[in-house]
Amino acid sequence: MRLSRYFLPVLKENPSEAQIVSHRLMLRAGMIKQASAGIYSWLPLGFKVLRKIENIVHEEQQRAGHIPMLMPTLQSADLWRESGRYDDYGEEMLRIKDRHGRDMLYGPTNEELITDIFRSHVGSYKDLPLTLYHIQWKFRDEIRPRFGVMRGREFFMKDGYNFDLTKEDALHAYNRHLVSYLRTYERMGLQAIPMRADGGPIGGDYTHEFLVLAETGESEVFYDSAVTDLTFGDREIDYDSVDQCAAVLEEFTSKYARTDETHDEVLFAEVPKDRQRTARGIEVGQIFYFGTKYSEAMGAKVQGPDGKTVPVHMGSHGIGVSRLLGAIIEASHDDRGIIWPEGVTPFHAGIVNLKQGDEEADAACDALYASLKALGLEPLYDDRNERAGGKFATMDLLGLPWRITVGPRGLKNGVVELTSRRTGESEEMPPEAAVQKIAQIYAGIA
Ligand code: P5A
Repeated sequence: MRLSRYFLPVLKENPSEAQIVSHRLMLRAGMIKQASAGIYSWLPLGFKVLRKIENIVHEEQQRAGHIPMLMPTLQSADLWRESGRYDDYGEEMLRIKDRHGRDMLYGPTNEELITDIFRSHVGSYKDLPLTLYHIQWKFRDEIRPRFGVMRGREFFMKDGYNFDLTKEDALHAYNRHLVSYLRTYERMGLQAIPMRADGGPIGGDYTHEFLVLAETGESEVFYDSAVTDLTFGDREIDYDSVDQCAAVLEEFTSKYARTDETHDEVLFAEVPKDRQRTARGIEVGQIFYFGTKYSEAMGAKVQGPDGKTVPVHMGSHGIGVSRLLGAIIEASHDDRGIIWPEGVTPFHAGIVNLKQGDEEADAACDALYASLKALGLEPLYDDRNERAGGKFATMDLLGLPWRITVGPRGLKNGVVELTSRRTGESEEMPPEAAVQKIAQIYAGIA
């Protein structure tokens, strides 16, 4: 993309309404625009990152054997009356009447809708195990929407639902989700720690939240610092293996890590003093096992191998896809702007032309642009007639991991400059070498 032809409404000033750095940077980098409280338009740059995050989530869900589908945002109140949640959900649910006076709602989550689909089409244990998921907009009329996309009213969520014959099978589905979530967050450059939590309006008493540690996080968390040494890395897991998935759960959840809702002072005191930590975290996902809560209320049953009909065991599993943009920026920025991890960056590299209009510099930039594109990479070429300082400031704000700087002086010696946004280190090299280096870096990203 050539910056002169893009739509990137960068703000020079710090927007006064933004209280935390991710919100401020998303507004300044022209990624989002508030439409009304807690509701945002995704401008091209923000939309690009949202899609990248969504794609990683899709890939990892499907790697785990989960099946994508799409359910609507508007739901009928009748299903929620069956589960009893129409009244229980409270003020966070946006209730709507259609022209015939029928009660509708903008879905805050989809347990009822998916259970209805299941009961309509599945009647035998032979069709299990089954995990269906979608990535769809949700609405929760949060009393205090704030921090931009972190606590929105309309937000993008991946929600998945497992259906199993037995509790044991459903717990395997739970463990499988935990493993797939660890992989998902690490691909985005994040460490998200599973912590014992509370079921809230979804239900069940077996649930973990995934937290990214950050001062601006809304949750208070308590943990053994040893949990921060754990990484999933590039290990290969057989998602059908009950033992392998259970071993990962054991490894990642046996040390003390809880949110304030389930915090237990007595258990916490057993953690060695020098490893006890109290901090704040951003909840980027949550997994639940709630057994037969919805299947019993809504009659979602299957015939087992013994011929008896039993309600299925279920769980649901959510990732805050739009919230993740904020979480990634909170975890990865400096005072000049965003620093995107390679896995989610909106463009792979920036090209800065120090002397727009100079024949040689323009030709070198065009050639770099074409070479990167030919390798399947997306460069952002700042081809505007601006001073070098302004171009650098924009690139730093946008946070692309790599920048190639092209100027007449370097070109005389046959070199351009390749700069890492994260370390600030620069290296001079021939343009082809810069292209090759960038291609190699991205070839190593899953
Ligand atoms: C699990 C999937 C559920 O709703 N039902 C379907 C279960 N869980 S949850 O924890 O309530 O939400 C899942 C994730 O969605 C994100 N999230 C939000 N993101 C932005 N703004 C909000 N207001 C908001 N509320 C929830 C969180 O990341 C949460 O973990």
